[in-house]
Amino acid sequence: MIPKILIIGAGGQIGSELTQKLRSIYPANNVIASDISYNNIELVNSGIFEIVDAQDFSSVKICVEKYQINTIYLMAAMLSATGEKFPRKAWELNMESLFHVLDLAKEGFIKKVFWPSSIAVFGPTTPKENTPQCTIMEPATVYGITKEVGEHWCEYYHKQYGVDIRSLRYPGIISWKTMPGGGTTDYAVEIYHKAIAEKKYECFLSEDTELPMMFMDDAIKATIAIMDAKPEDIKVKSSYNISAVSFTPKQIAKSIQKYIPEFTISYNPDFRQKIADSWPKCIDDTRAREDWGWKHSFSLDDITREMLTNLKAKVKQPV
Ligand code: AKB
Repeated sequence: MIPKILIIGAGGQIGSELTQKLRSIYPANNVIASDISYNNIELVNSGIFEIVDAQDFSSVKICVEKYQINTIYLMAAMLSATGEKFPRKAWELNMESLFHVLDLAKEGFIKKVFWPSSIAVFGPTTPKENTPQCTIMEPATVYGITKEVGEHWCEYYHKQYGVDIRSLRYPGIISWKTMPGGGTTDYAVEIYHKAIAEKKYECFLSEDTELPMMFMDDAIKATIAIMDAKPEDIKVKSSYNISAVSFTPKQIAKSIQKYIPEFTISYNPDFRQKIADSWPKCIDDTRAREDWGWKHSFSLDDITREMLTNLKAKVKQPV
């Protein structure tokens, strides 16, 4: 099957870089980006773009029919921190959008779906070190609840209707091209921007808060790899644990100081501390490594080098 791809939520942090990657792999007419606004000008100008409201079934279906879409990447979601401010909206966006895509797959329009889950499916009762693939999941955030419930629905649609849906439990994603929005792990991107602009950063998490993180290139690599894997290799039908690095704010600051020795960090934890405290410190992703060959490439110092080099170049050459 030649993929005819629709990315829903293509303007977001992962969606925008995933779209560019897919556009570099497949012919231009095979990759349709969509979002609820034209805000991301680069994305809108770099290929086919449609306004699609993920919460409106007919909006999604019209686009699927217009372009004969057979593959969807559903990247629209409200993340953990914003979700705690707007719990009902988070529930509605995260769940309705998933049902629309699952139902289009059930009805035979869509042959393959990618839907991201998150380390937010885990909660305070989950083992924090090397969190196993299958373990206690009692999420403490609305975002985490939507992701855990979503995983069950993905598994259900696979078992009952044969829907080919693939999913990853993303950790915090770090990139220099796009800013994250509304997450608890966002500090790990903001810190690099502030390091360059002000040589100091006030962190909203405490110094020893260890969380699983990943460089965007690794996240995109994992996403493409799981979608390219043979169906028989996808043995986990809910969502795969994937991991790369784990670090604390203190450790990322030390890594930045290798390049910017005068950089300083201070700590002023806010409501996001409680969310971070409910999540694992590091994840066991043996199943992803064994089933479809997942392997990360970027260490913390690699991430710091890439972030600082590229952000500095971006500041010098504003677009
Ligand atoms: C968030 O912080 O909410 C996200 C996530 C870990 O899914 N980055």
